[in-house]
Amino acid sequence: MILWLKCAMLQRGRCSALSSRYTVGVNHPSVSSVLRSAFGATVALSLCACTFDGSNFYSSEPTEGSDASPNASDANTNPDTPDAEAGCPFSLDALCLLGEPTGGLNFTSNEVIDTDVDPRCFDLEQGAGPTACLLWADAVSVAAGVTVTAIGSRPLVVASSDSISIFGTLDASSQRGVQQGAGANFDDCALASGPQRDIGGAGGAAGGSFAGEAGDGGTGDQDSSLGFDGTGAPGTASTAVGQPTFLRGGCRGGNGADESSSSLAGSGGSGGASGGAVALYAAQNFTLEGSGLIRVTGAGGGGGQVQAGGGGGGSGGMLRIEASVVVINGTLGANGGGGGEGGVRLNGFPETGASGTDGPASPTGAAGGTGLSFAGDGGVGSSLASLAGDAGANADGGGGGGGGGAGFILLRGAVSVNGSSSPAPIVD
Ligand SMILES: [Ca+2]
Ligand SMILES: [Ca+2]
Repeated sequence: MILWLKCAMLQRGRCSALSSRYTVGVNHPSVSSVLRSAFGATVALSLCACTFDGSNFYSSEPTEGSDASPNASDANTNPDTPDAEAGCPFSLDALCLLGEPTGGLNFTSNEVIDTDVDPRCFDLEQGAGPTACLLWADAVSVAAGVTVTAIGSRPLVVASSDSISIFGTLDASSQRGVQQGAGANFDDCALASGPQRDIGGAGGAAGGSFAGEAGDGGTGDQDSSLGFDGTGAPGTASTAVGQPTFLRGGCRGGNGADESSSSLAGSGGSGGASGGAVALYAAQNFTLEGSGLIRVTGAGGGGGQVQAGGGGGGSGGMLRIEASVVVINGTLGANGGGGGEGGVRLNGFPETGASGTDGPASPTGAAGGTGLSFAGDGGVGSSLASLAGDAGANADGGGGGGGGGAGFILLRGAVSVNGSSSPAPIVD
């Protein structure tokens, strides 16, 4: 705590300088009132929650542990340039501009955090990235058997001036028909191409790509049975992207193509939502106990109705953990969802394909939807063995949707992983 106070004091001068250059990050009416009630006039710094330069998010030099004293190498010759070395234990400068937290954050019963409306949220602006909900506290814990579910359009950042211990579950996954993880379905995602409508069997959609490339959809109407228009072309996936410079969700899977434009025709399966976006910062220790689980997995794609294509699986999301010491004894998951199965007409009867399975936190990829004859199975989602999702199957009826690609699991600090992580974590 002494370290923390020194950090805050050292940052005091810079906050005003930043305020003149960057927009003030705390602008949500309810958040402003929370800030005032939380810190009041005694800590003027608390009203100076500044935005930070996204390029600094993960690129700052390592922090200096207990050395909070300025020295020659810490000298910041340009007062307008953020300098994360000045005793701040986080690579995210904005966390050192908030003042002391008012207390701990201990989850002892199941709770849903909606990042759009939760009154505890500080607005954390991320430059080019989406504004996140920041929960700022002293010690943070999730008790064994307790699930904290994060939903809402904004990513979730939980930061502790002390340590974070998780015995239970932190869930920002998307699950078909159940929930959409916080910050899921990043706005700037795009598929390489959408699938083609076809009355004899439409194309399946590609899954969402993120750290791993998703599977393409499957081709429909391989037997060119109707419409004199050949096959239904599959949707194709975008390429995987490099490590993001800000916290964001993954990419949604595409929607399968419809049988035709007729209102009576089968509709393509809807794409699965991506996994959400969560970052966890602790000045001291971060510990995920053996019973603990953190997931930002993507949802499965929906099955196509009669002769329509399957939807693609959503990609995994993004999980960032940073602390002086990071110990992972439990389970981390950011896999994509499985693709949905295509639909078909069998003996004159319309048949809807099965949805793909939601992405698991385990190393095994999510299964694609399957079960019908002459319809394309959905592709398997990403797994520990493969960042990529599999393609949906081709069929005489509707093509299958592609499996979702993996998301990111990023760890920073003195890291030891004794538990399970799928995909494998990136330690930077
Ligand atoms: Ca056909
Ligand atoms: Ca056709």
